[in-house]
Amino acid sequence: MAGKPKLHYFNGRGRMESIRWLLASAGVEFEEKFIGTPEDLDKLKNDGSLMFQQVPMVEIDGMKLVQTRAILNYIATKYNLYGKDIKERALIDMYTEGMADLNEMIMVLPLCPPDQKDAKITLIRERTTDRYLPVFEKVLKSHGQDYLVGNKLSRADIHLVELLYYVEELDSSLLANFPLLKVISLTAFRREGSHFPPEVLTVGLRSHHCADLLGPGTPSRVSF
Ligand SMILES: N[C@@H](CCC(=O)N[C@@H](CS)C(=O)NCC(=O)O)C(=O)O
Repeated sequence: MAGKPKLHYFNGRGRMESIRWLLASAGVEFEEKFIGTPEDLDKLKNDGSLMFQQVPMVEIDGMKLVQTRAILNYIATKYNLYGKDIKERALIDMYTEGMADLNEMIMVLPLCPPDQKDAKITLIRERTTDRYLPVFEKVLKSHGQDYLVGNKLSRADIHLVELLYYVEELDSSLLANFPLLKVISLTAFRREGSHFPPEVLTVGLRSHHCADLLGPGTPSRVSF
């Protein structure tokens, strides 16, 4: 039996977090090798493990995968979270890329120079409420199903829930006009469970009404 996937990244969300979410949702346990010092990163670079000298890197199925999107594509395909045909896959890709655009804006916010931060936050708010969330609310409303594509859990749903957590963290009022997304973002549970450590919160999500967003395996770590 193949060993657990091994995730090489810093001890933070960053570009690895969506990979953690996807694996956790597929019920796959994984190990994390945190890069704690510049020397740790140099070691990986020098031993040839990083194709482009960058992380995330995931050891899985005898490969050392790099490039976040390539890693996500592999996991989504392997665990059947990528639609039933190329049309569903195209939809999933479009939704996912839109989510990735907003996710990226939020992810790099801490790196923003202090004098530009307010303007960036204003832009994120606008993009969230005027460009990105309306798309997903409309999709859910239009077909009345629980999932974005094909009435079945796909990576698009998983990326969406992750994104909604970040939006909520930034400003929960941004979800005010998106009733269907509010349900999916598990706001109420999160409020009740906010004192739990992340692992418990993740387990708790499984018993929630959106439980099948997260599979039966216990992730080694998903941070919120
Ligand atoms: N396109 C790459 C970008 C990866 C990337 O920028 N990684 C950063 C950490 S988040 C890194 O490894 N920086 C170290 C370096 O470039 O030397 C991906 O999505 O994986």
